Amino acid sequence: MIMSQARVPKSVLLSRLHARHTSDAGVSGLADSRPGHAAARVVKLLYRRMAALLASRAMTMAFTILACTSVWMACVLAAAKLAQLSGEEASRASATALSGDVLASVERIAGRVDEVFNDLAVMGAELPRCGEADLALMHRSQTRSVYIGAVGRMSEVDGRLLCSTMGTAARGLDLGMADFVDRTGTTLHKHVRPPWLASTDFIVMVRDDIAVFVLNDVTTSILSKSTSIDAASGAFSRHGGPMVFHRGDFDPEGIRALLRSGAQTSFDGNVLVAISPSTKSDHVAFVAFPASRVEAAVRNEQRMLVPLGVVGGTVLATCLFLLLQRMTTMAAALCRALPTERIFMYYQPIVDLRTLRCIGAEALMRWQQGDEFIPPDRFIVAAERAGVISRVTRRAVSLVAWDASALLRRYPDFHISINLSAQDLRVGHAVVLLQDLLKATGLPPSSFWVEATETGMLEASEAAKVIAQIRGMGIRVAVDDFGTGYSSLAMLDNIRPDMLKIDKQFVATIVDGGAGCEVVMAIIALSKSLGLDMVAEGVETQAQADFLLANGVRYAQGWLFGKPGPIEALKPMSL
Ligand code: G
Ligand code: G
Ligand code: MN
Repeated sequence: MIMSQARVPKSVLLSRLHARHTSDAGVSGLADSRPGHAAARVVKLLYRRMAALLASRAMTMAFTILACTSVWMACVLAAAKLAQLSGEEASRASATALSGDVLASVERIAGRVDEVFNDLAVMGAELPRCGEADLALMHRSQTRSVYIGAVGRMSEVDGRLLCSTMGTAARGLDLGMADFVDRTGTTLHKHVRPPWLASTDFIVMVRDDIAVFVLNDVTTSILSKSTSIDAASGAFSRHGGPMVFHRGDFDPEGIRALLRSGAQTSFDGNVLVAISPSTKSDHVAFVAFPASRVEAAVRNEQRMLVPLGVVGGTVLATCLFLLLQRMTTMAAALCRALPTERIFMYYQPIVDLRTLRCIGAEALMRWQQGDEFIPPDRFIVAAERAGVISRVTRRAVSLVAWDASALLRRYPDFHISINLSAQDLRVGHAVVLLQDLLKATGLPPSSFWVEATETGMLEASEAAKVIAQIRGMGIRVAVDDFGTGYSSLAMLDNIRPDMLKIDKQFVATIVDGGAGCEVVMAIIALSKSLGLDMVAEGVETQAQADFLLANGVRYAQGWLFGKPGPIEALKPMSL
């Protein structure tokens, strides 16, 4: 056993680490002494301060709350906006439909009036005017519609009523000035109120000498039936003139302006207007809703959509909260722990199987929170996801410099293996970090090895360049966990590493020197043909060690030789 498996008592460990970290000049400290622009240093410092701030629990919590609340609010507001739009749209549709109904009623009445004109013009042409037969014809024609209150003939001499279905009392009735003359020459008299019919209000249409009295009240009651109490409605001629029929309050100019604009509906925030121009006649019908009616429709939609928005927003905000928790909690806690003694390095011996001497050690980061050790598999992945892995690597290199400088100076043939992550290779800051390490410690490049996983090398074309630079410095590079990823030959050809680390899961298949270890054999064969050194990981038994040595694997690491432990437990170059 090369390394003692006993852990150093925690109090000793912590005081040792504390002494080291309170004066943390490490590699990062020395990196700052490199010649460089002061401005760049300030930016770097600010960046680090910001990152630390963002990593603080309060900031993370504040950001999480802000993000989740924003998402929730956005959903609710979107639902409210949607309700507004769809309530308005529903009101427009209902006003348009109602104005269509009004138009249909108006055209029906206009059609009947036309029939009366035709009856009298055609059938009455041969009859003596205002004779018995003529009057009988008028009476018959009047029954064409309940909206028609009377039919009569006008005197061509004084423009007064000559005779009508209203009897002799109506003779000589003055219709007053015409309100409008349409394109067919039909004149329109609004509000004719014969004095002997107290409350009856007629709209009278006169064509040639025929007068048709339309009951205004009956027609407006039709408008009331098709629309509702708070809506205004009516009809007018496209070519000007007054409203023929109408009820309620409205702005005739606004309605005509809408007709001119070519749009079917308008809503100015106060009144919603829909018009239906006839395709058969001059008539245009309209319906105007007050804002209160639109608001009621919006409220109706809101009752349905806002709760949906609240539910959707709550679900989304909860998902976001959980996601942010997952993303930030571990990484944020790690960032807080990084500059403290809670983060430290353990070292696992690497032996030369031929001499059984401890020729190096792999530096493995440890994170201790209270009595709990958080496994690096978890926090390294979390740091990679949160984009803070470069800080972890910087810290790891800094700790190695502190821990191992003296040891490495004493044993020039000894080395420390440093793990790099995929992102370190992608960003390329690892090169600067390692240059700093050599400068700061004054150690030769042979004192350090670098381990990087195959996936990291595959992911970026940048990786090949970074690895070439590291090897160019004279630092040896090992492919970690080889065989667990793609085991890509193209990658090996591209990267040209110095050695492969055979993953412990394959080493575990070496039982009693051989059975079931085809992958190990394949990796060994591949390494030999490429001229690569090999480090077997997870060697637990003598049989595995014997097998590996017999098959030309030079280096090994595993519980058989020593578990990861503090630097003091290493016994370099000893048997
Ligand atoms: O021996 P241990 O359980 O600590 O290793 C778990 C994994 O964590 C290993 O695959 C190792 O590569 C990784 N790991 C340990 N320390 C570091 C480190 O400092 N940097 C990186 N990138 N990975 C590390
Ligand atoms: O970075 P890498 O994947 O090489 O890290 C090696 C991992 O294997 C570490 O988590 C280390 O604790 C673990 N380990 C080291 N030696 C042994 C061993 O002999 N057996 C087992 N099961 N695990 C080991
Ligand atoms: Mn490793």
